[in-house]
Amino acid sequence: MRKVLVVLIALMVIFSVSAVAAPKQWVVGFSQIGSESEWRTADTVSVQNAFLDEPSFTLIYSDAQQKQENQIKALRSFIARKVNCIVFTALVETGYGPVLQEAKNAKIPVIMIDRDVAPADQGLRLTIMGSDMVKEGEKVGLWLETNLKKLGIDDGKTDIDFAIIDGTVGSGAMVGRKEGFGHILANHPNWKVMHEQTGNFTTSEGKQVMEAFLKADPKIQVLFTHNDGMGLGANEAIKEAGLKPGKDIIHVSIDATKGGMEAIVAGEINCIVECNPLLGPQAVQAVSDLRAGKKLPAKIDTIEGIFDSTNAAAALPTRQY
Ligand code: GZL
Repeated sequence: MRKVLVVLIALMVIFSVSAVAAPKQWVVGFSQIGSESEWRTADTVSVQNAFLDEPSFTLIYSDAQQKQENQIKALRSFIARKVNCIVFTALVETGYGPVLQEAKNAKIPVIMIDRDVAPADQGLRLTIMGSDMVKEGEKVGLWLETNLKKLGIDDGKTDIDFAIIDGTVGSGAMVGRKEGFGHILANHPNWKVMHEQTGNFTTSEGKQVMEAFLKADPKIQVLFTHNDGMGLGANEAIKEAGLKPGKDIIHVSIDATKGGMEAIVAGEINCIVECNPLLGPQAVQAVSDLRAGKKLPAKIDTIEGIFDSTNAAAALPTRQY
């Protein structure tokens, strides 16, 4: 009798431990916007690997190839498949309200990573995880505020000729960065933005846009590119025009990809504000917390720095993207 009792208790303990330890199997739909930049590829790999490392999750991945209609189709297919949760980066801020409402009606929680949807639709998603794009734009302006003076380019009075190559029009990244930079630009009436056009975050378009800028105005003094991919393309155009990027034209960018950091070390980009794509571990943590019934914060910020000639070389060897 005693033996039976001991076995029964042992079985109950094993069962209760295993029941607590084994989380429920969840299917997660991940709608990514495409592969337009080194940054995007690193972001995709980070999310895919993070979910691969957690056997209690099955990730369904969809690449929208930069088309919003593909994203909306993918979100609808996740809803039809009754996934447990959707992780999603918005190509542009607007246009997702109806499909997010459908997800809400189907009781499927949506976690935004990287780029958010428009404020009017943010009540339809649980949280946004990623960079503060407005702060990134402000950091660019603040670095220029200090360093254009140090470099003897800004006396506070003489006009300075600026060119800006924007990210994808209407994307949260472009809207935020433009707004943030504008906060600092407003304090400098002699900073004249003579040229501004989108390069859609791609190297090829960044080069094309800069070629056109330089044809119209070989006197550009400062260039702000919304990501390193476009910045490296723009630098090719600057060099082909016989000018030295980072010297003849002060160049500030955002992301801090390997290519961008190497350009700082080569003296061809002067400063890069980091935008961290390695969101995978945080995304898995957020979905795990959701599955465990925890409430998610309204915003999950990523940790980011700023690089220039004082620290890029030391950081480069350990960069993961
Ligand atoms: C920013 C991200 C942007 C990167 C680009 O969070 O959405 O998109 O800055 C990428 O490199 O293409």
